[in-house]
Amino acid sequence: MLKPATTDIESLRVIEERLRWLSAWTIHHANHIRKNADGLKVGGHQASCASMTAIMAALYFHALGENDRVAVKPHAGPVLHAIHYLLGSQSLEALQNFRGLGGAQSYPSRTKDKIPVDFSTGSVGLGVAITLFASLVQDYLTAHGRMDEADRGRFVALIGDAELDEGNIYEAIIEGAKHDVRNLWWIVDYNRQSLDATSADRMFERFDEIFRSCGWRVVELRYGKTLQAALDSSPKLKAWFERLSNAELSALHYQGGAAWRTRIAADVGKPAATFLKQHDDAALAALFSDLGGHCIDSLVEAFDAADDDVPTLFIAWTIKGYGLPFAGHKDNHAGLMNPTQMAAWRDAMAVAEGREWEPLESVGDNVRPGVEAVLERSRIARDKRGRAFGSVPVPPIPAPVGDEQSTQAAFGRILLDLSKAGGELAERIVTTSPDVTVSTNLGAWVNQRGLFRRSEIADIFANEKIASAQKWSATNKGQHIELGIAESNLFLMLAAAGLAGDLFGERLFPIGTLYDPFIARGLDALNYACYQDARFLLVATPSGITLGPEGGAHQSINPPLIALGQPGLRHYEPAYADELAAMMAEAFRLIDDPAGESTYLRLSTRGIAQVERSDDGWREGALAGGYWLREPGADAEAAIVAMGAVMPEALAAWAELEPDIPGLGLLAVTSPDLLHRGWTAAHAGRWHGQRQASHVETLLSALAPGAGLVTIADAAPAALSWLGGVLGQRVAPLGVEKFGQTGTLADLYAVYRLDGAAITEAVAEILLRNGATFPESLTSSA
Ligand SMILES: Cc1ncc(C[n+]2csc(CCOP(=O)(O)OP(=O)(O)O)c2C)c(N)n1
Ligand SMILES: [Mg+2]
Repeated sequence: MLKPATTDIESLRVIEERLRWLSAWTIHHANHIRKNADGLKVGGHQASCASMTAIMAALYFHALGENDRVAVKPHAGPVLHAIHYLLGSQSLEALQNFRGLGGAQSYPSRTKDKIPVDFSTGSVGLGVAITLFASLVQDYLTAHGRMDEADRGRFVALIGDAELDEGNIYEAIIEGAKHDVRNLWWIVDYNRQSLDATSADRMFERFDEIFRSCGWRVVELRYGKTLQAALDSSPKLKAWFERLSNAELSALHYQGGAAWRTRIAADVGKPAATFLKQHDDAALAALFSDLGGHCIDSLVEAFDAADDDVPTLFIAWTIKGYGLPFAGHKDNHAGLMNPTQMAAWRDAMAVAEGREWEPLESVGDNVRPGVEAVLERSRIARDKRGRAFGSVPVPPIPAPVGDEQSTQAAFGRILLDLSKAGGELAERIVTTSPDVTVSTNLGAWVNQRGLFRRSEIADIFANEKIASAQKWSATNKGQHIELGIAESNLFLMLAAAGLAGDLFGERLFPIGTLYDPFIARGLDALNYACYQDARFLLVATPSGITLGPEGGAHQSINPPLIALGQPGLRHYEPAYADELAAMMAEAFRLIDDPAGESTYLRLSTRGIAQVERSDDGWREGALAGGYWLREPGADAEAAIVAMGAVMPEALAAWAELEPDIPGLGLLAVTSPDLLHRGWTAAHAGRWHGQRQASHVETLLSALAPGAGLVTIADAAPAALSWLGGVLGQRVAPLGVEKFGQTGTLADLYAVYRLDGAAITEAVAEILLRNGATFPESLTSSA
């Protein structure tokens, strides 16, 4: 790369100051100028922005290529908006409406912001790690011939130093080391401050070691050019400076020139006398502020030097609140400048009052053409890319044949059949699992399609002719990405692969498997994936207490409730293999539908007798959240409402009770999530004049008004008990509220009241309270 012209460095300095000003002004405007209708704090992080403006100026206006993608530290969101404002891709209205409805978002958001945001951020640590998985997806796509090598980009994460405490970052770099990831730049804004205070001393040395041992190059940008020269000429001063603790250093940055002088005179003494004489207080403050992360020269030089694909961690020393009155103050995280301070800064920049939003106000004619040229050059590289959707046909997915099947085994079978049949969808499926590939039934698919690795890994066991059902060789054409046991990585992998259409213009159909209880381990990363509108299929199995003797700590209760509250993720819980096949086809369709979403399938290892179907009528209902497996009679007083693996108990109870309770219905719920969504949407729709009943209202209105529902699921009872609220029907909820006990299925179902006896008792109770007369047989068992 050519060394940048001196004028470019000058221009970048001007741009840096503009970014610092515009980001601070955007926050100031939202807090101090815009009308505050509700008295709530608006907030924003002027100090966190100022810390990064030089880094971001050097990056966005010098180093980034058009295929590069960036995750910006959440609290530097206003800087990203300022960058796009300078480039002409962000509107004044959005800045003036910062943190308001429809305005620039508090933290960069792929889906809510109108500017190109490559990765959403907000929950610290996740935006960092997703860049690593995005880079892995890029390697996958190039290896599979879906992307040209020449179109490859670099993935950049702009990281707060306290953010480096998030463990998910280390899970990611360990996984990255296994996969030999590349094309990553992680740039730490090392301002030595977190939210609460100054951060622990000498941590960067630790980070340094951790990253190096994972194969990263670590580049430390401690000093700017001027400070470096000053300290190099005075070893004693340098030694003193480098002994300062984080808190001492921050305090000095805050206190300013006079304080530097007093401390240096006291601590270094005579050897620093000439140095002190040569610098007045202002010069001292400016000199010690010349840390690497604020020196455009040093940044540009370091970025230019890292022109290979080795993953690189830059540790750029900075000052939190650089150039602002509260620079270095330990409490400055959410600090806001007051109107007097802002006015003083505006005057110092010679920006006229009322012209604060003018992008290049007061930039002199001597530098303006240079600045404009740099802006123009950077524009193309930051354009928003279209999303790739709707091009992959989903073939019909037949249900696996078998009188008795578990949904988990059926899932493996369906994938195997898809693989054997081949075609566009099968070619674009990429599976991934955190060391539970075999135990979640992905094995047959992997045998067919192989593991993905950039460099080949031989299957030693197969080569040695040691008998094994599972092939385990990897090539760069494999379609399964095996992860270590770190569920957070699984979700970030799904997030990155689920954004392949957006990031690379190539749609992938990512399928991730894990045990249902361990969703909770990676939950924030799952939420993060959904928030960005990444599209994938999550298959969680086994689930509930139905895994029987294997149970204990592996039992899951609340994931259906999690799914009920998780936007962007559709929960399906099939009982039968044909339902599962329909749901998988729907999940693939939803991945490729602009208005679609991700799907979570909660499956089971329990083999159950499949039901006879007389027609296909169940299918539409199953995909909409539920259908009558046994239609209720007219004016039925009660229904059993069951979900998933406990369907045999529900069917048996229905068969036993139905002769005595004519018209008893059995509702198979396949998605409480969809039923609930439909219900609330219908409510909201009525306020807008729409009269259409939701699917759940239609289903339940087949019963008599005031009928009772016995709900049952191998999950928290609340997953279904809310159904009583739809039409005001009475509910007897059955489900699991405690976990941890192993046993046979019969034992566990009896203890946790998921068996036929529990259903019979619950039906009796419902009818009793309805004041109905009911058969003797029920009261005796109640
Ligand atoms: C997972 C998560 N936990 C807590 C927070 C709240 N939080 C926001 S910023 C921050 C500290 C950030 O410090 P640092 O990463 O050093 O960024 P700086 O503002 O100093 O640049 C915290 C704790 C968050 N956003 N995400
Ligand atoms: Mg910090």
